[in-house]
Amino acid sequence: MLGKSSVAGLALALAATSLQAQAPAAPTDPLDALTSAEIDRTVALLNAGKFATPDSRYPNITLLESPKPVVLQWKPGQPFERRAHATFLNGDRLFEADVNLTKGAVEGVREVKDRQSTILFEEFLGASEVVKTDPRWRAAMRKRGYTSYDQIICAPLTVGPVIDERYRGLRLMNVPCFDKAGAVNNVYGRPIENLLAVVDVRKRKVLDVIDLGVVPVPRDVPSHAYDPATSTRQPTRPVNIVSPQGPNFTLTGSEVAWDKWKFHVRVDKRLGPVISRITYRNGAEDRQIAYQINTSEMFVPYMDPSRTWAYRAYMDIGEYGFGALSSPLKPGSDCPVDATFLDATISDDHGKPLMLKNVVCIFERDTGDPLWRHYEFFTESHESRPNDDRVVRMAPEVGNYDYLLDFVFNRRGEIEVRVGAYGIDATKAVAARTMADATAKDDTQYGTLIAPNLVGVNHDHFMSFRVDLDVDGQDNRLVKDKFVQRTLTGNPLRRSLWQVEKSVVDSEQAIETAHEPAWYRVESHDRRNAMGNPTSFQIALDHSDTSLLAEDEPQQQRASFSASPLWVTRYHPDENFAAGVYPNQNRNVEGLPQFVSNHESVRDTDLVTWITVGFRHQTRAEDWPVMPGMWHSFKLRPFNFFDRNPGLDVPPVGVPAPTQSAQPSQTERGR
Ligand SMILES: [Cu+2]
Repeated sequence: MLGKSSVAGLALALAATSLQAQAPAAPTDPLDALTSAEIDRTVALLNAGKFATPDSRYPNITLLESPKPVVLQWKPGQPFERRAHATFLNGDRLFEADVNLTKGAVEGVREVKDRQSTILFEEFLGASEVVKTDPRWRAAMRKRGYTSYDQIICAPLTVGPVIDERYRGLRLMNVPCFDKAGAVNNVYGRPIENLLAVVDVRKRKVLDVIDLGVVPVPRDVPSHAYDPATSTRQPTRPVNIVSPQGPNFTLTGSEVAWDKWKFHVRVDKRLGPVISRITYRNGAEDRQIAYQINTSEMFVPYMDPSRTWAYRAYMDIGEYGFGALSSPLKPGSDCPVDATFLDATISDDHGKPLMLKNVVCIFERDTGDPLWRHYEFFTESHESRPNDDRVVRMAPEVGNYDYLLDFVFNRRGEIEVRVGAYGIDATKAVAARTMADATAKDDTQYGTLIAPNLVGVNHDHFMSFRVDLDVDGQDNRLVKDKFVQRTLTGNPLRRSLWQVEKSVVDSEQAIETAHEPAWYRVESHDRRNAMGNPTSFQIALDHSDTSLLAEDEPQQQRASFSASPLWVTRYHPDENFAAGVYPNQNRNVEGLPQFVSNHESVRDTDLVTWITVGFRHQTRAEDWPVMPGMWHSFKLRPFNFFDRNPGLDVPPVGVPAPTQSAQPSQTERGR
């Protein structure tokens, strides 16, 4: 959350890794990410058709998925068509193109007016550099005692909805700066507060410098490095998650098979991880559970109204891209030491392939909890089973913030989607060092003093996931199980109880979840379990805070999805982003409110649910100088999908795994 300041470091890292781009492997599945060769071919076809030139810039070149029915009918080994979707800038003009790579044809190009694409790395870097050359900014820095700027880092930020008419139609970033002198791992401890440059990133021009007055730069230099000299903790004996006999999963191309699960993984430059075609083996059948689960947008509004903070309400997926921001994962701490690490290929600003090393990890772990248990006093039977689950993890690094994104598959038949908030709070320099100081009350109106002279500004995180559940096929309905209190008369033993009142959500809408106890399920239209109940998956909204901003708040309008944690729409292949295709600088209500506006029927048809993991971040001292990870999630849980506990056949600890390459079933239990 905070700014995206450190994208500069990331961009440099990306520039370095781009040199490693490997020889492209051919795609083996219609849902595989574009290969290096396919990215090159997309650009070559656009140039050959004179739609683009070598000077064009590419916010994104990504897979244009084959139609869902085609993908569902496809069998491994069969041929398939490949298409790319490119977004590109010719000067200031923004274009989109669909390119058929199989036929070698550009199938459609259109200009996009009055919208801004995601930020390019060169725009970010350019904005960061140009600020320091501006005489107005230099004058403001002199007032703060600075005459040289080599220890100043400037961290361009997206600007939110453009309200100032002077800026209409320009590509903009707002640029605050920090004094990094002495900083090793945390460059956010010494903000140059109250100073902001507005930059036209296409022209690399500083349009405006806003100086609200000098706030002394905090003198303390934070660090979260380990210092054995001052640590009061003894190093501990190892506690490991290891698979000494090898992993229990197979990776075929980009398809993962583990336990009874199968799913396809790819990395998209904008969306980050995309998990597709999720099935669960039941008897002799791979039963469909979901066609696709992926992030669709995120919204992080800060709660400070001053001119240098009010715009801070980031939409990191549509403004920057979660795949583009993905950071390498470290074995042994970011992921277990023998996790499987995957690289990803995305496009860079120039439309060239860029390989990102180790940005996805896949691992199995013993959670330390039983999968199920029962100790029976009367017969002294004690049955319990180990709980192993399988995690697919990625870590987009958004300036000061690091998100961990987990897709967890377990032997209960559940899918858990987890969002870990890590990294460093967005910081505001203030005069107060403690709450005893005269200015403290004023300084902490919008946040908490997390260190002397530093306020962590309060904010929210709303991460919207597009969850295309297909429970035993595409014909599904969204069911509401409402828990209603019943009062009883004439029963001397009880006055009240609750009962379940089931209803079907008939049409596209935002689901109102706040005011009544209810659960929602996606139910098969025609399949029943052994007891005759429709098969379904329940949506457990574990962290579902919604936005407290006003409906007519400009920041809120473009992120209207955050008003409800659950939306339902009819499946449309072109409805992918909860806040629309181009949220950057957008002033309009787009995305989900538009998708549901015609209230199409979602009864017994292919429907999509949109689930927002929402959490308020009231900052605290423990966030500093680096946040302890905070996890938030939702779950998809089988509900009458099976005939009984799907983990009943999990062997107890001690039953040896089959030798060799036969499907192993047990992880070494490290604890
Ligand atoms: Cu936060």
